[in-house]
Amino acid sequence: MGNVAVIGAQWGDEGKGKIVDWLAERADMVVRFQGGHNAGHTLVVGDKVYKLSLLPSGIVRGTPSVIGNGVVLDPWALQAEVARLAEQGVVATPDTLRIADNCALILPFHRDLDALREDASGAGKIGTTRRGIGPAYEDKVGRRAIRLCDLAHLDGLGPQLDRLLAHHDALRAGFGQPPIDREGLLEELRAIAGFVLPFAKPVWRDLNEARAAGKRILFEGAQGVLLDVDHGTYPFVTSSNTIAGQAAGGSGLGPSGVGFVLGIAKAYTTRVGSGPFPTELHDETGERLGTRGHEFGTVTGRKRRCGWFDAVLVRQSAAVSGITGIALTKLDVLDGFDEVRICTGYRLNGEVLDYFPAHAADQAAVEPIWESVPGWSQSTAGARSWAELPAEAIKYIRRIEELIRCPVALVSTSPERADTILVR
Ligand code: 2SA
Ligand code: MG
Repeated sequence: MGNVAVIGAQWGDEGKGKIVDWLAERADMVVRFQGGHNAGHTLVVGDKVYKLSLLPSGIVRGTPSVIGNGVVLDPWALQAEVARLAEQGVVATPDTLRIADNCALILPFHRDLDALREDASGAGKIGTTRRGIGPAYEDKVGRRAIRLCDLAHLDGLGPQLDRLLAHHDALRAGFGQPPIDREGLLEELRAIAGFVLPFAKPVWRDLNEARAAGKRILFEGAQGVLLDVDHGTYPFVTSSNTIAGQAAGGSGLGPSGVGFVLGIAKAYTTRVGSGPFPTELHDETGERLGTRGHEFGTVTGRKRRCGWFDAVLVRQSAAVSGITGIALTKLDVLDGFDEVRICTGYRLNGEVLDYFPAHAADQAAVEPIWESVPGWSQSTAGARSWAELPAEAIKYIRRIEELIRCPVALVSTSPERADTILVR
């Protein structure tokens, strides 16, 4: 195995945590390259369940882990997650965890602003995780951010802080909020600097050295392609690029270092938060998928919306993200349905579309064109080989491959790491 990037091919929650853990065993380094502690990656190891939001999944098995420059880092959330994992016996030290010194920080007022905006948006709200992700990326792109390396130079932060606070105080005033307590913020930054600075490194060097030494690097994507700020269901997206190309930009390794792009797709579709979802089911079948699939947000506990597999969306994700192979997860959730449906195209204003249009109103208006395939009554839960799958389940997988124009390389049949079928 060379380098691999693991990318969500839908709206996140495809089961990336398990696949990353499965691959981490064969990797020398695990790298997060976008997003922040809005991610929710669940790893089941024996009888222990680990829930990670910010830390790369490699940390659980002691694989050297890297948080790249493309991530927005909440240092207090980092401290809390490191402490939580320590209680489970997993220790993150500056030897096992390195954080890009040039990554932008999420500060307490980013979280406040995220929540204020959501609360003020009524029906138009995005349904964010309220972690301050969007506001922190705005400051990064607006060239106002405080970065990790700035924590080593707090005495010289004056003018930079003035600019940042002037911007935020004006925004806060619009919500009737008092200005930011400048001294209080500096105090908090001083207090957290001692914890987080030992992890700060020019990680691009480590990555390039690792690559030169023939080490295997695993890139751990968060969220999914349909939440990508460019290619997703804008404006109902997250504020980072979630596509595989970002693995290069968000880590400091060139694009040729990204390697095999493994897209993770659920055998059906879910979404948490607002925004268009053409195959969403508002009936018993949707409820059944949610209950059987335990579809609740890892970070926020929100109930996920559920629907049938949308081949148009995954085909588009595979194309824009350059996905080389798909890992199909949660196949067992479809066990016992008489009929399973796949969306193969859309109808919009009397026309047939084979892609997802860009405009938000069109995205909300498209109607799925369904194909029905026979279900299977046997259980696929825990299957570890192709031979253990019922013929109808194999047909379903083969049909999906055809429709998304991308091979299925792995099938996952339970949260357990060993319950994985290697197809090729
Ligand atoms: P944000 O907070 O600005 O990134 O939210 C913007 C949109 O991105 C969605 N989003 C997610 N969707 C699925 N899973 C995510 N991680 C957690 C999980 C979410 C949770 O794994 O379950 O616990 O609720 C994630 N993170 C962001 C979000 O729902 C908005 O639609
Ligand atoms: Mg998740």
